[in-house]
Amino acid sequence: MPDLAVQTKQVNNTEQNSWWKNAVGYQIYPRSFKDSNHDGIGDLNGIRQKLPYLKELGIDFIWINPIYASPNVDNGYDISDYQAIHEDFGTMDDFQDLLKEAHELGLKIIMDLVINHTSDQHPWFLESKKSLDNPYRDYYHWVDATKEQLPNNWQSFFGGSTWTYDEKTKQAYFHVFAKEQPDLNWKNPHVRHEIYQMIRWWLDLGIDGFRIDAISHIQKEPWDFQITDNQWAPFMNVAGTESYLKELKAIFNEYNVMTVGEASGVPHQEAGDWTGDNGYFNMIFELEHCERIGEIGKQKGSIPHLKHSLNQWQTSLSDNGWNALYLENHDTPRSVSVYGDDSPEAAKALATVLLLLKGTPFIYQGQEVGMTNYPFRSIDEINAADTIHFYQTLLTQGKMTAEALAIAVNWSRDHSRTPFQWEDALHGGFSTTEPWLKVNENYRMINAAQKDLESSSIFHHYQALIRLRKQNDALINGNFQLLFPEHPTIFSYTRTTETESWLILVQLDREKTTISFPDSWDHSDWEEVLTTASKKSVEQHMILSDYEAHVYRKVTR
Ligand code: TEU
Ligand code: CA
Repeated sequence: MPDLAVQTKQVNNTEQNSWWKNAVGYQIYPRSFKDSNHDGIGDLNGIRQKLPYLKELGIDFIWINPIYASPNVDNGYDISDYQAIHEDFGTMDDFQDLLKEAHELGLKIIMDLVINHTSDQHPWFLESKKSLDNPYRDYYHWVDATKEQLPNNWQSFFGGSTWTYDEKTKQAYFHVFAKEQPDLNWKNPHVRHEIYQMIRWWLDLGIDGFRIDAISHIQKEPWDFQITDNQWAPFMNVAGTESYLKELKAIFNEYNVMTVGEASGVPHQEAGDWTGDNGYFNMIFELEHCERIGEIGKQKGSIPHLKHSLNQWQTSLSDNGWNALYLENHDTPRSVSVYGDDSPEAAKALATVLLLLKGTPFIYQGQEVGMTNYPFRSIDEINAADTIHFYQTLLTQGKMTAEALAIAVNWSRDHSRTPFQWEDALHGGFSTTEPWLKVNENYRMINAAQKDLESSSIFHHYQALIRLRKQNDALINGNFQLLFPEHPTIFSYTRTTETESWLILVQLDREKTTISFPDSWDHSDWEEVLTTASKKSVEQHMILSDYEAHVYRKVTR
């Protein structure tokens, strides 16, 4: 293992390339990907076993959710040692083997960087808690308080106050997530120094970049800030964040790595500052297009909202910046359930929309085989702390158990965290033992092995789309324009360069619908390159149904 004193490798800025623009990413939630040692928990050696599968899919890099030492209050997002691998996942040697084998296959690996907070079991916090004058006290946010009178009434993302009172020192500490995830005090230069050392240590190991967690929350408003409309405003993209991001950027620039910041609350109008040539990161994950907990009771995602929101991001970043594209991740339900009807046709339609947008697409594990939401029947089937807290709150508000369950699980993170469905075998082929979270029973039909039985599988469609992107510059760099912006179910757009145009036409519904291109639209000479249904020529008036998706190309010069 390299030690801290190892020289950092200096890569000249001009040598940096933008490989990530042509790349397709794949997100692995390691607990649920593949269990190699029969304890019901996915692990690093499980990922190693499945590298050939990922290579076959055609992706270029993997983002792995946190694998560090952690008490697992928030499944690894509460880190107690940044430089140790959680024993559930394996060892540092396993990690180095994974990195080496991935690289041999031409696959890059980016790690999750969780630096807004640590675990309350991190040595820094254990020290910090000891006394008012402990040298680590200011590593976190501590404010005078009483049990009854907390510093303010701000609410945390996971429910309840952002403050937890400490009887011993008569102060409270601040946390935007769970109370076991105290927020680091970024104003303290010692904190930043230690974090930066840790970042370099990982980069020196040869990893290819970071997905930076919850990075828009590191700066907080003064504790007496008055909330008006947005309850998250006191710790969401607060002025002053930039100076820390610039320091981070300076480190990333020394290495030829990619960065994607999770930037909740950063509006599309500001995203140019955050991404691109002069941005803090190569790209950011925005959260606007996902309707999260706000839309309680809604079983379906709104296609008009999805279109409207993605269109804003595509347009805002057309000349300056770069999008990170995704339809689902470990915090959201499954897109085929949210925007579709759980069918393979819907999965393929959504893949077509996602993979040909401008930006770097991220496929979340299982999306490429059409994994769906889980039919939760009891709160005992839930692991996610925020869902359980939400459920309990609903009960205290007087809701009956069935109703509280229905509301709480609607947008639960656990829909996407169920074990990967590899094949029609015990526990879906994920493990030989009872997994940590239930496998969806539909694994008999929906699993990765289907690809070897059917040429028209969802997996093969993903493969074809990835190949298409790689072979056509227009699908990487071409301009984006949304067509039929007001249509409730058609998701259609063009990608255009000086020499060619691409037309993507997708019906995100079973129903039949008719679309009409304007008279000025030249519908001649389109060649159909890829479809999920029967071929259909581009006409002024077209009828589409059943989640059909078409991709056309035309040479314009
Ligand atoms: O999620 C962060 C996250 O979702 C917030 O930034 C978001 O702004 C908030 O929930 C409001 O919608 C990341 C991880 O993806 C998640 O799994 C972790 O639980 C969380 O950070 C804490 O580390
Ligand atoms: Ca295991």
